[in-house]
Amino acid sequence: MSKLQELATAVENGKSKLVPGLVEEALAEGNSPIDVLNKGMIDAMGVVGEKFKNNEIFVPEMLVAARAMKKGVEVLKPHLAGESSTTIGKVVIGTVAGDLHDIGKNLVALMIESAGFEVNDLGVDVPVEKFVEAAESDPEVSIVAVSALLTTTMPAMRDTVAALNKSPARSRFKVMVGGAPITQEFCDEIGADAYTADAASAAQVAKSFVS
Ligand code: B1M
Repeated sequence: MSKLQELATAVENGKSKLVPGLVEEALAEGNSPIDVLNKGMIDAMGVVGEKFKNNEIFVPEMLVAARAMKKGVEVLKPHLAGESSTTIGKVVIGTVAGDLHDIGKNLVALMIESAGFEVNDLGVDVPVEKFVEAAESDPEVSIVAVSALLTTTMPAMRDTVAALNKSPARSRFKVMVGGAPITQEFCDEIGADAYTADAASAAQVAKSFVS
């Protein structure tokens, strides 16, 4: 079994103590940080999600897998993050109200930060008003990034973007959306400025907005 497969199995099984070491070993073997992230951890979470959908595992197992992935991301962080000394803009980010999923949002925050932005991470289950307040109260905010992982919280994303669109400060910032159930079509429908499918492209698009 390759190191990446070993890592994926450990993430799937929620082996938090094994995962950091396996990330180090996979990197030492010459795997790129992006491959370690995608093939060793994100794919594993896909398998976890499938098993949950098929009633083979339940919420506690999803939770331990998420914890294991977070441990792995901590080790991977310095390898994913670029060196950037100057700040190119400020980004407010959060997961919408009612939604507790934060791994994808944290990766987006990490990649955006490594692209040179200062990030104000509002966390998970963020009420509409908190997004609006964070965007309006800081005149340096140029992007508001909104994440949702559940089909049931897509309406909260719609409400968040609608409230941001009504803000008197709207011309100062762009609104980016993403998360597994989100599509370009939904982005257009709710009036956000950009949809991206993953963290790396979110960082690229964010950069394009300020350049
Ligand atoms: Co939940 N969950 N979960 N879960 N969970 C999913 C999302 C699900 C698809 C599993 C399934 O059924 N197959 C399903 C949603 C179904 C649906 O809505 N259609 C689901 C469900 C149903 C639930 C509960 C309702 C279960 C229950 O209680 N019965 C419950 C809801 C709780 C709540 O939020 N209110 C729940 C709870 C949980 C845990 C708390 C146990 C845990 C989350 C822990 C945590 O995040 N701290 C959890 C987990 C781990 C998952 C899965 C297995 C993995 C999610 C993940 O971290 N993926 C997930 C299945 C899956 O995703 N295949 C599942 C890895 C992560 C890197 O990917 O977050 O997609 P992702 O982020 C990607 C992109 O989406 C994108 O970039 C990232 C990668 O580069 N992206 C953006 C994300 N945000 C972006 C923003 C952007 C741009 C890109 O711009 C702003």
